[in-house]
Formats: sequence, C-alpha cells, structure tokens
Amino acid sequence: MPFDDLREYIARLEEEGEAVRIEDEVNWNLEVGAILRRAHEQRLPAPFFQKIKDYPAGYRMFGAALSTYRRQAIAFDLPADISAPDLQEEYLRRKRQPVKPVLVKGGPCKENIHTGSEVDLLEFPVPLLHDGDGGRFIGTAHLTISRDKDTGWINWGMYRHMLHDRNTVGIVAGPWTHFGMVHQQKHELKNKPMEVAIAIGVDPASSFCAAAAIPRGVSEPDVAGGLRGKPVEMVKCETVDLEVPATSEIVIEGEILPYELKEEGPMGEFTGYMVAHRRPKPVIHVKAVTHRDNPIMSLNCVGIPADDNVVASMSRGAECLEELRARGLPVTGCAVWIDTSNFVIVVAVKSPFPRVADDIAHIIWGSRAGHSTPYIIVVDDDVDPFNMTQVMHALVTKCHPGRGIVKVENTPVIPFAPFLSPQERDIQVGAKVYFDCTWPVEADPKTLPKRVSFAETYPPEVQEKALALWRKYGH
Ligand SMILES: Cc1cc2nc3c(=O)[nH]c(=O)nc-3n(C[C@H](O)[C@H](O)[C@H](O)COP(=O)(O)O)c2cc1C
Ligand SMILES: [Mn+2]
Repeated sequence: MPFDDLREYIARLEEEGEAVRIEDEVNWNLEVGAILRRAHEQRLPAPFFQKIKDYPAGYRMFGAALSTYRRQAIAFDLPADISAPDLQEEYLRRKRQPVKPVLVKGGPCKENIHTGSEVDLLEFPVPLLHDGDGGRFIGTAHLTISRDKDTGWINWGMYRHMLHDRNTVGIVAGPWTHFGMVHQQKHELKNKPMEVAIAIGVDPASSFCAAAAIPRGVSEPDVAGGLRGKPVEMVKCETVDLEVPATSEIVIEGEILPYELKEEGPMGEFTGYMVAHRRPKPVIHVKAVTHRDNPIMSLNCVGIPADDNVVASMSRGAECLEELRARGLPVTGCAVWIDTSNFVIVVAVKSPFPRVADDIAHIIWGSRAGHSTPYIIVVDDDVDPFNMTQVMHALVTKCHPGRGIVKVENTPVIPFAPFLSPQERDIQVGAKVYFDCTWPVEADPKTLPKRVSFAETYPPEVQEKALALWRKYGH
C-alpha cells in the first residue's frame, strides 16, 4: 500500500530499522546538522528528532528520508534489497503510467492556518545546518510548487530556501531547472510576479519526484501518482492559485516579485564543498503558512555523499537509459554512482557502430537528466556499470589516454563544480569529458587483447573442479 503521508513512511522505516527516534533534546543550531551529516556519510538510519531546543513539544524534525536505494525501495513498496538496475526499471515502468492528482476539500495540512501578519516562519525549528552557512535553511527536503500559466504545466522541484526573516525566504533554482525556466521566461521577462507554494514533509513518492530528473512538460504530481499507484490528494492553497498535497506537514504560500533580489547563502553543497559565494537571489514573500498539529520538519544536510541527492542518482541513470534506448542504442545499463556527487554517468553498451561513445555522451549532455554531468564513462556490455571496481578496471585498461578521452570545452556547466575557476563559475561555462572504454568494433576480434580471469580463461570442467576444491576448503 502506498504511504499517504510522511508519518506512515517514517513508521515503516522504523520497523525496517531504517529510521531511529532521537529522544534527547537537540539544538537546531548546528547540532541537528552534525547528527544528520554523520548519518549521511556513514549511511546510518534516518534520524527522527523528537525534542528541539527552543521549540514546543511535538515540533519534530526528520532527515535523510530517501538517501539510500534501500529507503527508496521501501518508499515504492518494493523489496528493500532490490538491485539498483531493477529499482530503475520499476521506476521507469511506473512513470509510464502517470496518475493525475485529485482535489479534495480539506486535509491535515489545514489544521493550523496563519495568514498575513500572523505568519511567522520562526514558529518552526529551522536549522542552521553547516558552520559557515549564510543563514538557516527552511527548505532542504520539500516540494517547491509552481505553474506555467500558459500551458497549465505544474512543476515540483526541490530548490533550497534560506530563511530571511519571519515572512520572507530565498530561492535558488538554476536556470537549467524547470522552475528557473518558467520563472525567467514566463514571469521575470514579462515583469509579472510568480506564485509559489512550498510543501515540507510530504509522502515519500511525492518527495522523490521533487528531486528526480523528470522531463520538461511532465507534471511531477502525475508521476508521483504513478509511482504510488494511487492519486496524490491535493488541497487548494489559501492565498495563491496552486494546490499542495493535503497531508503536507507544513505549507508556505507566497510570491516572487520580478527582479527583486536579496543576498543569499552560502550553504554546504552536494559536491562536498562550499563553492558558491553569498549572492543576490530571488525572494519569496510569504502570504500564508498552514501546518499539521505537531508538524515534522523534513530536511537534508547536504555535503559529502550521500543525502537525498541519491534520488537524482537513481532517476538520472534511469532517465538516461530511457533516452538512449529511445534512440535505438543497445544500452544495457546506465549508472550514476552515488559516491561521486552525481558527477559521473557510466553507460554500458553493445557497440553497434564505431565511436558510439561520442553519440552517447552528446545525447546525455543534451538531456535534462544528464545536462550537468561533467564525466561520462562508456563501457562494453560485459562490464556492470554499477560496479565501480569493474568500471575502473575497464577505464585504465581499455580507454586510450589520447584517443579515448574526449573533452568538450566552452560548454554550459553547473556552477558548483569545485574544479571550475571563479570566472567559469560566474558565466557557467566550462568543460565536460567522456571516456571511451569500449573496444573498437571495427577491429578484427583476433587483435583485441583477451581478458584473463577465472570465468574467461578456463574450460567449464576445470572451473567446476576448482570451485569444488574451494568448497571443500570452506570457500
Ligand atoms: C537535497 C537537495 C537539494 C537541492 N537543492 C537544489 C537547489 O538549491 N537548487 C537547484 O537548482 N536544485 C537543487 N536540487 C536539485 C533539484 O531538485 C533537481 O535538479 C530537480 O530535478 C529539479 O526539478 P526540475 O527538474 O523540475 O527543475 C536539490 C536536490 C536535492 C535532493
Ligand atoms: Mn520538473
């Protein structure tokens, strides 16, 4: 059965040993961040903080909801130990069967309604996550909801929100994101305000869709319904023309005025560095806040992998796989390694023609899911793209250090990459590279080096004998 809210999901994670209740009082000022950071880095259970300093009993915080494949599998009601490729295939299968949300009259998110001068975002335990952050961040695991009024396209994304004061927050959405595009093209350039809703603490399928690499024009709520096999129940906002999931823990409604900017950041980033400086960013003026009784503030403390950016690891790999298959390329797997801050995509292919790696790299860079990937590795189909050891072996043995490494310069990049120069970050132009680790298909097979391994070097009967001997000796 799909989870109807965050609370049901946390209860299931607790049963599976994937979440832990922290009963000791914790401070929103760095302590919550440190405990969560440790959990992300060590792959510890998701912490569910019960008592927050300075806040009333019942106001809780919950982090790392989807930061492992295991938790994602549980979120989709799949066996927790499903393999990464099977998880991708199931995601793609369900995504092909979208289910539109349904509008309901009311819901738990309306248990408390504050509008106008009653709005006070400091009512909630907003964390200072990293020492050096430019402020407390209220949006680090949430849905930022917006609409393209020309087409009706609803977009959910996860774009960070720094708290400025009791009724304004910032937003950082890259120009390559769907929010960034609609904000710039449909609002700012037309000098129009843009309505926004932020839903914090939602059911896991919806939360997944905010951070997943879902193509342009596709409404994330429809995909969330598909992933759940049941529509998401939505309620109308109080002050803006948008809908939010009825079971959201906290809802923030507001609008962005054209060209209004306020200093924002910095913040620890998903690359494991703090690269971007404090910069002027758009501001959301909050018109209303609604919340459940005893709300749960969901959060991430991004940095060295792995936090909820693992949602992007899984979905980007899946989306690229689908995109490459749609072009008729015999791709057998597509992996984004979670330990690489999603900077590496590995594609396994049965090469249909010489230099297919060049086509693969450019198709990935031309897609929403793969656009910002600085490193692409293409391997033959006998390599498991999820197996870092196998891929590194292929890289150092099959990729020619001259011909096999192909750089593209003067290309759009995301500004967070720590290796970029300050100037490159400013203009968001830099370089990307692909590594062709496939044998040339045009080569005479007899000229290709033969691999030396147990599975490939010995006749089956000798292998069987060796295995039997090892079994006898307990291995
Ligand atoms: C924890 C977390 C924080 C994120 N923060 C941001 C952010 O501040 N700005 C941004 O542009 N993308 C951020 N992302 C990535 C976007 O959520 C992701 O690119 C998503 O696909 C955007 O939705 P869209 O494709 O509909 O634009 C974050 C992702 C996660 C998991
Ligand atoms: Mn989108």
